[in-house]
Amino acid sequence: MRGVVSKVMGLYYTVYHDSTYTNCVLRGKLRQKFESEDEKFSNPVAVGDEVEITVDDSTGVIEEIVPRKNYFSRKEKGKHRKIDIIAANCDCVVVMQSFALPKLNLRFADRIAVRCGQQHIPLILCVNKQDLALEKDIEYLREYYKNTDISIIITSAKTGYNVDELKNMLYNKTSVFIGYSGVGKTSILNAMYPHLHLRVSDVSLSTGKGRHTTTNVSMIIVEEHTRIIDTPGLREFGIMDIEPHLVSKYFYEFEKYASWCAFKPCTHDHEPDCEVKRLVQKGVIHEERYISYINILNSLKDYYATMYS
Ligand SMILES: Nc1nc2c(ncn2[C@@H]2O[C@H](COP(=O)(O)OP(=O)(O)OP(=O)(O)O)[C@@H](O)[C@H]2O)c(=O)[nH]1
Ligand SMILES: [Mg+2]
Ligand SMILES: [Zn+2]
Repeated sequence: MRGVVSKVMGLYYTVYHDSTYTNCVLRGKLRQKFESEDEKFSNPVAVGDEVEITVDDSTGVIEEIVPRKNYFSRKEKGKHRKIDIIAANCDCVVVMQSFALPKLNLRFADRIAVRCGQQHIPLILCVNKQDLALEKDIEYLREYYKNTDISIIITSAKTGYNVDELKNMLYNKTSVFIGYSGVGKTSILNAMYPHLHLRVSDVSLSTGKGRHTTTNVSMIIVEEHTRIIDTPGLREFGIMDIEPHLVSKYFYEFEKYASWCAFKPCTHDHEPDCEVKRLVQKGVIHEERYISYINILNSLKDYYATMYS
């Protein structure tokens, strides 16, 4: 039978198939394959994976993992760190932030955008807690992302602002929600689909941080073809498996103008006669977005230098 993995708990996998959920384990030979040293992924099966299972009484066995159309992953620093697949087969990534508690961090969103670019997954930036936003915060957000390919939606789970719009954007798709703890990922899911009654909790007033209320990645089948993957708040998001000279490809508006740079390829850093730097000066590209790019570029350069020295 064909199903989709909706949850992973240690060695156990919940698989959704034929309108029901079955607890499964992984066939030994699949597990062995993934325990080898040169395996590049840390986890053999991820939420969103399509699998072939056999069911005997009430427990199932995953016999086969269907080749993924894509996967959303992270890779932190460390020579022996493997790639963690957060979710497989996604139609869309929703990176969620909030205007306050915790405050906006667009550099984090930029890293997610690089990953989505590399995996060809469309990205939506959802900025929640509009009820706490100042007019200038909204302006800044719009300015920062002008001329990019990132869709932005501003919401409030509290007042319901743009909740239906977001719901429409996600209809008939598998979307993965990513963001810091406390931005309101689960609250917005509850606002879109009130019948879910998912658990949320207050952001700590002393630190402004969330409490990591959601503790596991899990897929919620909202309707047969509308599926949401809720994830626990991420503190960091590594893209250490992307080579430094490739990063600008995933800054859409940089790539668009790169053919006017004197050097090809150009990393828009030290090279003279660089169109991207000219556009930053003219205000076509936001200076902070450029700094965010340089920040990513330098962190990858440093990392690759220590890896191969
Ligand atoms: N003012 C305001 N508060 C909100 C809004 N959305 C969520 N909150 C509050 O923010 C807090 C955290 O919400 P959660 O939905 O648990 O956040 P989360 O992103 O799922 O957090 P983790 O599961 O820890 O990753 C709760 O106290 C919510 O009531 C909003 O639009 N406006
Ligand atoms: Mg949550
Ligand atoms: Zn350039």
